Amino acid sequence: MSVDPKQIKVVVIAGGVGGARMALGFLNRPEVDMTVVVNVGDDDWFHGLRVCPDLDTVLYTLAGVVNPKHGWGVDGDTTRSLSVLQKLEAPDTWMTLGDADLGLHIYRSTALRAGGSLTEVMSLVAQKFGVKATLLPVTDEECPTLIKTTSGLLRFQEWFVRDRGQPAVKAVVTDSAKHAHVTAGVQSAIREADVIVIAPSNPFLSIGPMLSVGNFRALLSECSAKRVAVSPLIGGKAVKGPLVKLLQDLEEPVSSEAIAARYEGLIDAFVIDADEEPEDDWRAGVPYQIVQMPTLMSDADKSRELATRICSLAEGL
Ligand code: FO1
Repeated sequence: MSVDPKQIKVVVIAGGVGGARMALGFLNRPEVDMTVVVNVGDDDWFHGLRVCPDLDTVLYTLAGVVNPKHGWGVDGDTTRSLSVLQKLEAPDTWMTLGDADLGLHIYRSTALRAGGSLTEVMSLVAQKFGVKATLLPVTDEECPTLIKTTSGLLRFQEWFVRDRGQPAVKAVVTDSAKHAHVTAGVQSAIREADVIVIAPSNPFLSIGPMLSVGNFRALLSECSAKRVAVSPLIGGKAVKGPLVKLLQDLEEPVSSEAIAARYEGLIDAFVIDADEEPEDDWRAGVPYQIVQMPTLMSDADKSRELATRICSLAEGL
């Protein structure tokens, strides 16, 4: 946490790829002290190792080593260890864990087994990867998001990766998150924040599970920060991931307005893409500003442009 008064404290609430791209926009700015609070509902054990997909996507993206095609994993990684695991018919080899990625999982799992917290491990890892931002899991406790589907209850990665998000979703189950605790680090980051940005991550699969953790929702609703959420939909389409199919499965409206409604009480402004045409009555009846700007972060420059616009928007709130 910086003590430089002229820096603004920005907290980005992030899920996977969308969250990482949003955080990238605020990185390496002298006027910004950034903390990224990350979802841990996708985390799981593979081959006895703790894999934290959203934390690792943010880490690799901010460290400039992420595989740009996927938005996760290490660029140029190999899968020789995975091929040995496949030869040995180990379970869960559908989860593509690269050799470099495994280095992180080995290190983190050893540290956790030695009694370290996920917060402590990720702080050291972010520093060693040269990331000039604070990376915080929303909780240090395991609270897996489970997906209730027409073919039973699945672990998140079973549904998302093994089954390619195909089984129709009946519910996103975040019950374990309710018993987890928001870490002290996250509590103080939210309380000290000048600006909080809810990234354009999936509101059901990433942001929702975070809001279910302990008193996280209350923290956001009571803090003094200027709070801005960015819609993950552009023209009714998701930029990445299974959002639209998920909304249809859950019989939720596929609209930015419906997504904004899930954040009501937690935001001062909701950002939608410049090309959207919001209904007039939406603008009238809500307790937050609806602001339009280009939201597609197709490269690092676009992420920075969006971050700059959000900072200016926050100043005026
Ligand atoms: N996503 C896939 O679609 N296929 C994979 O094999 C896969 C492996 C993987 C390994 C490590 C990691 O950190 C992420 C990985 N992801 C993979 C992405 C991951 O499932 C998603 O990024 C999040 O869980 C959802 O945001």
